[in-house]
Amino acid sequence: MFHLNWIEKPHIKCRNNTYPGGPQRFTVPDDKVSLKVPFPDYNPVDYTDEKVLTAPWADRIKDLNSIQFNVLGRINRLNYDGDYDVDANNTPINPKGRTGIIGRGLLGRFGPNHAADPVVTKWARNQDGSIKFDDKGIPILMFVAIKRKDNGQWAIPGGMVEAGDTVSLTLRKEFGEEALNSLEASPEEQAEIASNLDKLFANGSQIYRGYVDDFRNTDNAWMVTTVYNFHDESGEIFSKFKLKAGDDAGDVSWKEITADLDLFASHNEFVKYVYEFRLSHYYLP
Ligand code: RP5
Repeated sequence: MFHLNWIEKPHIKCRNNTYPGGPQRFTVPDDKVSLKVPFPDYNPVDYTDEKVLTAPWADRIKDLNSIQFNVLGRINRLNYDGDYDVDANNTPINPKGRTGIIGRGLLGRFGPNHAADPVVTKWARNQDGSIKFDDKGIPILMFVAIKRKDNGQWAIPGGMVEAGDTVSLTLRKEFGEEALNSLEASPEEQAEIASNLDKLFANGSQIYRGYVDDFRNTDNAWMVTTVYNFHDESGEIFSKFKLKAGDDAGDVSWKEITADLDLFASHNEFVKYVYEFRLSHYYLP
C-alpha cells in the first residue's frame, strides 16, 4: 500500500462553513483544530439530521452505550490509524480534531463511517494510440470521475460500506451503479457489465486507507475510506465500457489528472497518490 495515514494537515472541508442542510459550524481556527490545544471558548453546535435519527442504516442513540468502538464487527468501528477516544457517554471523539459541530450531522455511525473509493485509470492516448505526454514529458493519467448529485462536485465514484459488506464488494458495486448505471441496465447489459468488471477489478492496488476530510464530518462522526486503484494499462478493457451516470451520480466522465482538479472531500489527494503510484510503475526498468 502506498499511503496509510492521513497527511498531517488540519481538516478544512469539515470546518468553518454551514453544514449541508444544517446550521453554521462554530468557527475553529487552524491552530485550534488539534484537541491537544486548549480552546475554552469552544461552543460547537449540536446537530444530527432528522433522517439519521430514524434511518434503519444508522446507529440508534438508545444503543450508544452498548456499542463497542475501536473493534471490527459486522460494522467496522476501526479507524485504521490508531484507536480514537470515547467520552464518558461512550461517544467517540474525532481524532483529527474539532469541526464546530457535535452530534452526527448526516452520518449514520457514531465514530468512523466507512467508505470505499475505486480510482479507475488508463493512460491518455493520442489519435494513433500512443501514450500522451504533458509539456514536462510526463505521461498523462486519466480517471473515471462522477459528478455528485448532492453538491455538484466531481468525485471518485465511491460509496459507503454497508453493514456486513466488504470493501471489495462496495468498490465494484459503487463503480457499477454510479459510473455504468448498472441499476437501470437490462439483464443482458448487466451480464456484460459484470464480465467487464470481473476483468477490471481482478487486480487492484490499495493506495490509501484512513481519514477523509469530508464536508459531513463532525466531532463525533467522520468518514474513513479505503482507496483502490484499478488500472487498464493497454486501455483495451475500457474500449468495451460505456460510461453512463447512475444512482447518486448526475454525470460521469474520464478526467485527466492535472494540478488544477478541484474534487470532492480528499479526492484530490487520493488521485494524486494514484498518479504517483502509476508513475512509479511506469518508470520501473
Ligand atoms: C467520501 O464520501 C468517501 O471518500 C466516499 O467517496 C464518499 C462516500 O459517501 P457517499 O458517496 O455514499 O455519500 O468521504
